[in-house]
Amino acid sequence: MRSELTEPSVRSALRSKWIGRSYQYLERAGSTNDLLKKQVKAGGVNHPAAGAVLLTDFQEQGRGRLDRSWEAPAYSSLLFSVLFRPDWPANRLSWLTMLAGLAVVEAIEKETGLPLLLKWPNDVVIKQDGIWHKVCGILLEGSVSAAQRLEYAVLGTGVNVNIPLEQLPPTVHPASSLMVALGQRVSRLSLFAELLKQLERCYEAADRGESPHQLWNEHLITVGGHVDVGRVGQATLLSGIAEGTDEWGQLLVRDDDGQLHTIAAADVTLRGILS
Ligand code: BT5
Repeated sequence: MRSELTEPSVRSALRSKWIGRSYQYLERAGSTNDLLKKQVKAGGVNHPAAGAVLLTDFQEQGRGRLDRSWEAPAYSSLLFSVLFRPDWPANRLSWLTMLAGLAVVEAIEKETGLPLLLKWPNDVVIKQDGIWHKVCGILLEGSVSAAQRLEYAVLGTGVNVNIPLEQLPPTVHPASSLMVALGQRVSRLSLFAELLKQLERCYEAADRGESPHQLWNEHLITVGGHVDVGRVGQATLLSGIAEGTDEWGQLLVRDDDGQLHTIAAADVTLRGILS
């Protein structure tokens, strides 16, 4: 199948200044995050350059967090990774997850008019028939120096663009696609160009020291809700009300005894808050 996301098409559609200017398209790949990380480890100083993007039309080993997988039919989605080389302290890594979620929401709204929100820590969701459905997942992987500075970060994004209802992957929480939500196909090329533009805008603001935390917190459906915290398939670790997030993106949950717990995204999965 001829893809609209090959190098010449993307090059002429790009509206960003530096993100995506170095662009690789692969018809299929294992995982774009793994491949880009491999290129960074094999490359010299600043090679590949910050803003390098690798996109594929089919992932054989698409990954989520905590060894989970990301599934998408060929040519249906946006499956890509972006390389950042932030000169930031390591504890700002979470800013990248926050700004990526905000950039995806903004880009999709601009391109389709669909109203989306975020589910802590990294899901982009839309309400359909009263239930929150996941349409995009974000996987951020960073490398930190001994001096606790960020060396690089690879931001992987999977957006369900034109997946028909019957081809949505079987998932723990409900999944949907932009096409299902909108009732018509969406241009992957146009959305991709807008997404990279929004990502660049949000990153540059963070690079100037503007924290994305407050806006991100306002977009979280999780805040104010009752949550069960635990790993999927394992016993619940604690239940309570999600009161908010701290500036590093950790979730603050008050349990039934009134005790406040700080939950790091790496530790847990939330259940029971999708509707
Ligand atoms: C995520 O993990 O949501 C991060 C997904 C990141 C995927 C991108 S694609 C490009 C780049 N290269 C990669 O290898 N990965 C990144 P997590 O929060 O752990 O969610 C994973 C869970 O989402 C799975 O266990 C499934 O239940 C569900 N899932 C899998 N595929 C899905 C899909 N297409 N739509 C909605 N949910 C899905």
